[in-house]
Amino acid sequence: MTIALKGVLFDLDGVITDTAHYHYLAWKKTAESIGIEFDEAFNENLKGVSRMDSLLLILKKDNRENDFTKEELETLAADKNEFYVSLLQEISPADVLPGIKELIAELKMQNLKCAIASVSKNARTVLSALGMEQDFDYIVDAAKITKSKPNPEIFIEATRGLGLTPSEVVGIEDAQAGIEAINAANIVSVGVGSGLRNADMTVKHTGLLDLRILEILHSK
Ligand code: B16
Ligand code: MG
Repeated sequence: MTIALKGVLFDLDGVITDTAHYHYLAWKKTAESIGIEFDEAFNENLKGVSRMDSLLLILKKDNRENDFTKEELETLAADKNEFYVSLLQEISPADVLPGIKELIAELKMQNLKCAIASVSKNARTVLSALGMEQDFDYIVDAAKITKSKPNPEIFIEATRGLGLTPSEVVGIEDAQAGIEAINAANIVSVGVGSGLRNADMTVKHTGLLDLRILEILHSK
């Protein structure tokens, strides 16, 4: 007997809207303030990784992870966030990625549930700037998530929040760490973008997603 698809778990940054560039600009400013070079290629490693874990990866790149006290680390992370939040003021409903509004409308019409599984503590601010806070049945509180993607914790929590089981949902992600997290939660994974490995299906961009494709993949 096939299990019906009842819900969709969305990553935020890179799936609902493209905030990765703002994260990049903010980390570049913070990294360069302490003499660490930072480029877009390295920024790829930080997608889906929490704020403090991202900072630690940046420091580790230059073997600087033991150069700062806990308080100094907190200050660096807070500085990055302050600049990132100031950049978020640029976001408007026009910045929702192609096809996402249509997909959510289709899911709603068919009574499927939608959740946000983002490790960003700014997720609600971003959704509110996009005019999408009401579009989701459940938004995981990133403050309660103790392990960054690729740990499955956030996708398990999003599924629980919808009142569903892993076999009843699919997860959509643009980051390798996110795909690994979905797979580790025993949820069908959909990758968005290029160069992603191990996703059950990958599409080049969000405009190619629709309910039919998700249902076919889920039923396999
Ligand atoms: P914040 P996602 C992640 O969001 C971003 O991909 C990652 O780059 C960022 O460091 C992380 O959120 C934490 O964000 O500093 O706003 O709490 O991809 O899980 O939606
Ligand atoms: Mg993402």
